[in-house]
Amino acid sequence: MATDTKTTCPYCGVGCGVIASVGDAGTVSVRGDPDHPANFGRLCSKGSALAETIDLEGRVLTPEIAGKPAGWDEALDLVAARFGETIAEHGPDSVAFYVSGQLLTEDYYVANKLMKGFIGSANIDTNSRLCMASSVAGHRRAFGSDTVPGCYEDLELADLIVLTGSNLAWCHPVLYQRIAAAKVARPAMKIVVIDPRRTMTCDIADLHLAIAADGDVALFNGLLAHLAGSPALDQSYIAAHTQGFADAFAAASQTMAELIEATGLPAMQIRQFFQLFETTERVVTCYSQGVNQSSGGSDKVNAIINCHLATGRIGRPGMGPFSLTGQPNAMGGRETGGLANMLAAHMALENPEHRERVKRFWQSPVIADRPGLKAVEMFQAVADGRIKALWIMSTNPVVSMPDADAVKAAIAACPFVVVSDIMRDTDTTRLAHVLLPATGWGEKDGTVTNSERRISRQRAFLPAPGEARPDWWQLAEVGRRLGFAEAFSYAAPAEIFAEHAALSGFENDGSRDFDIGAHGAIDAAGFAALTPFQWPQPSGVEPQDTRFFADGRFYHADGKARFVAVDAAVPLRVTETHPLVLNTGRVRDHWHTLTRTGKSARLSGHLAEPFAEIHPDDASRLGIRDADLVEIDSPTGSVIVRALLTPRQARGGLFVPMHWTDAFAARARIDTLVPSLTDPVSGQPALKHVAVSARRFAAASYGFAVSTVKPQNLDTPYWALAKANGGWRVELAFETPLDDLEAWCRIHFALPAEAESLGYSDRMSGDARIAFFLGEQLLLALFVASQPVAVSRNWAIGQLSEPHADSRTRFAVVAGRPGAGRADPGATVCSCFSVGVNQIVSAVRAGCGTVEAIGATLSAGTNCGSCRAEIRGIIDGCQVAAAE
Ligand SMILES: Nc1nc2c(c(=O)[nH]1)N[C@H]1C(S)=C(S)[C@@H](COP(=O)(O)OP(=O)(O)OC[C@H]3O[C@@H](n4cnc5c(=O)[nH]c(N)nc54)[C@H](O)[C@@H]3O)O[C@H]1N2
Ligand SMILES: Nc1nc2c(c(=O)[nH]1)N[C@H]1C(S)=C(S)[C@@H](COP(=O)(O)OP(=O)(O)OC[C@H]3O[C@@H](n4cnc5c(=O)[nH]c(N)nc54)[C@H](O)[C@@H]3O)O[C@H]1N2
Ligand code: SF4
Ligand SMILES: [Mo]
Repeated sequence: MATDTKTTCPYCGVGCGVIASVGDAGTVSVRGDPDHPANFGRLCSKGSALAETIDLEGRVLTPEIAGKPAGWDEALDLVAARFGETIAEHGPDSVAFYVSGQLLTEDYYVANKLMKGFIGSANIDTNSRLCMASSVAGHRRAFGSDTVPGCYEDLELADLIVLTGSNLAWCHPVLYQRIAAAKVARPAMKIVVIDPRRTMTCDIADLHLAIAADGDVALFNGLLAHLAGSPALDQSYIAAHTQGFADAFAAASQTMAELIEATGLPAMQIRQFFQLFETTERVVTCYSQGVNQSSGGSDKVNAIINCHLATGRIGRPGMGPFSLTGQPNAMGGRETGGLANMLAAHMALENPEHRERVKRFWQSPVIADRPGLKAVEMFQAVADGRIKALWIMSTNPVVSMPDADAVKAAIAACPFVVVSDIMRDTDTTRLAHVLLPATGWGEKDGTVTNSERRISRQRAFLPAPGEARPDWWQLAEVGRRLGFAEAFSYAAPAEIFAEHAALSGFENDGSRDFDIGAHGAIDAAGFAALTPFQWPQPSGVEPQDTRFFADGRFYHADGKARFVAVDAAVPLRVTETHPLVLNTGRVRDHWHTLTRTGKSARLSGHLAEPFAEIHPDDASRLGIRDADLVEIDSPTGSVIVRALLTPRQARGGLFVPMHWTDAFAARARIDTLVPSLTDPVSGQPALKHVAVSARRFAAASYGFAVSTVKPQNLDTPYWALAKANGGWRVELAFETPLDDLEAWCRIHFALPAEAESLGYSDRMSGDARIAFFLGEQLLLALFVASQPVAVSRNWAIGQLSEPHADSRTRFAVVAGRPGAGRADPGATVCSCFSVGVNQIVSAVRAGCGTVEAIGATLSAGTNCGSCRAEIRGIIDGCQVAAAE
């Protein structure tokens, strides 16, 4: 009998409900929770593959001091002693916590309480600074509070959805599916996507505006000016509920020529968008990192909100600005005040009354009275020695922070660094003095809040492995050791949640948006049974509306919302030496720095190496062909990645994913190229608009390998590792020709001496192949060529699981060709059912003309649906080819 546990997906901010089933043999499977209001049973490819990422391979299972196993007491004593000494000698601002939107609310609450109320500094910041800070700042400027007004249902009720700076199909796939389904049910619904790239999200778009980098403020200013002259302007709403319209309108004025210049869009498209927005009352504008991660991110947010305020389209069904949160608990982090400029429970650090109230509630000796250092400033302070002890928890800043090499050097030079992680070897854990093993998803208990303010339980369904302990426990133990035993005496997350809920309701009386006081007295049984609910839920009040601001009442002192006058000037960043705009972001099947999704062969099969999307015209100008390697430089760093030529990418720009790390590739940490330029209001770095140059990387030869074991100490200028069924796949490039292929393999692949090799080389072409067998098992096959290796990746990976008893099958491996009768599936498109592009093409040729028909034949696209847009693209491609 399997035991089912209802929990929440640990990836994106959609916050899908998951049912985890543990079978008798301990095997885990996951499925969508049909009762969870975020997903109603759906899951995307990452959520569906959760069971593949929870094995213990690579986990850190005991505390480590200087790389050696240590006991918890020893490690915690050391952390407390070093933090205590540093604070005593250099003051509370000489220490810092750098935490994460992937912590549970309970972890976050304890971290923030310890730093702001007991250590007495506000030097706690989070990777949410890289993610949601501009939305927070924009909300606070407009509403007087950090409130997401709407809910997911609005996406189904809207007649127009504007998606700006959001690749929803890949980054919030279940919301994308909900919208796609709504559009099928109601084809009149319109969707506009605003993104410099033609992403997979454009698959459902009626209009795609390929906006120039950072053209958003100009576009929404243009929209505001347009609305001001149209019947859509809601003058009575503006008069009754807002301030500042005149100034915002004045700042919005620009000529059509300026608008075209700033946005790079044709006038026709701009007018079409303005017209749609003007004439559609039910409009939701969703935005994510193309908006937030900008030097003008807060202004972008307010430019959007201005348009909703001007039309009074906020807080009503199917209307409103909608900030899509990235991480599973970005919202919970904001609720607990885990940003350097916030206080707990949506109270304001700059407000003395709020500070006094929190201090009284916590009965704390102190309370931080000025903002702490924001992420970028924090690592600068680490670099220049102002921060002398740093605790990094549930984030990998050596990969994800801008100017990543400088961040790496700063951490390496910091006198005392604690890292809490679930994995032993990440680019950041490598720099820890003390490494603390955290319990991960499935092992820990607590709550998370999704993009629509819905609080759900994450529940443990596995025992804590080894010595791993929850993050809140680690923090509380250090708090106790710093002398605050009573304040950190929690026995379980339920107690922390109850305290957090009580604080949210404490002296609130409707003055603060975040109020879940109804749960202030929750006990262990109540916490165990807690079902997903949306805030607010004040004590003694029946659960009310799921939307804010329908009554026109905002949280500024006068109860009115603010228009913010925003500046549309687009920074010119490219230079003569760095003439291309680098844009960065995500791919469908990977999560951030690969520590979890990189464990799944299925997920790793979609895009298996770091790449740069480049427009074919730019590529040809630069002499770059498809599958070449490309070296990209900025003043702060350089990477080498695969070139992926695609007209989806606008001319003059490149897109490189953020995922690859030093653990997975030779030189692909894209944040080494990103300068630490931030939005002056929010402190959020501009991660999407970087000036770079690019050139073809001339390799002497290229390689591709499949191997049962992970290679070690690769020293070629380019290599990229990915999990594959039965082992690993490795892309390689060599600077000088390899003289002795066999010796090179034996050095890097830990081959047993008795492994038999079979090789082949062609002096004329420079092609060489070598394979190693032990009995029937293929251990390693390496294909080297003077051009990017053309061997079918999936066929080669398949060989790791095939028997090779006779010389015919062994020679077939070395020949690098699928044997007769066995078709090559091609690159994975559908990761749920491992269906490759060639299979889809064959099915199209055999008559499947729709995504549904492909689904019926191959199952592809019928589970999570994340690949449906790609399948449609393949069908279209085949039909175009057939017509030519
Ligand atoms: N598969 C997957 N899903 C994820 C994550 C993941 O790692 N993998 N991470 C989660 C997290 S933490 C986050 S924050 C979200 C991020 O979710 P998204 O913000 O949707 O994802 P990104 O790919 O970072 O960027 C979105 C889009 O912004 C566009 N863009 C760049 N510059 C501009 C601009 O100037 N204007 C406009 N309008 N658009 C621009 C980019 O081309 C890109 O397509 O995803 C969450 N979901
Ligand atoms: N260039 C560029 N850079 C970016 C972005 C971009 O779009 N472009 N996006 C930015 C954004 S929006 C974000 S959110 C960040 C994300 O960047 P990071 O937060 O650095 O990335 P993750 O890989 O999610 O790191 C989470 C770490 O926590 C560990 N972990 C997992 N579960 C637990 C747990 O329960 N406890 C503990 N203690 N550890 C755990 C994981 O193994 C991993 O090492 O990247 C930012 N950086
Ligand atoms: S959309 Fe996918 S990644 Fe996001 S919460 Fe749902 S299943 Fe998880
Ligand atoms: Mo994020």
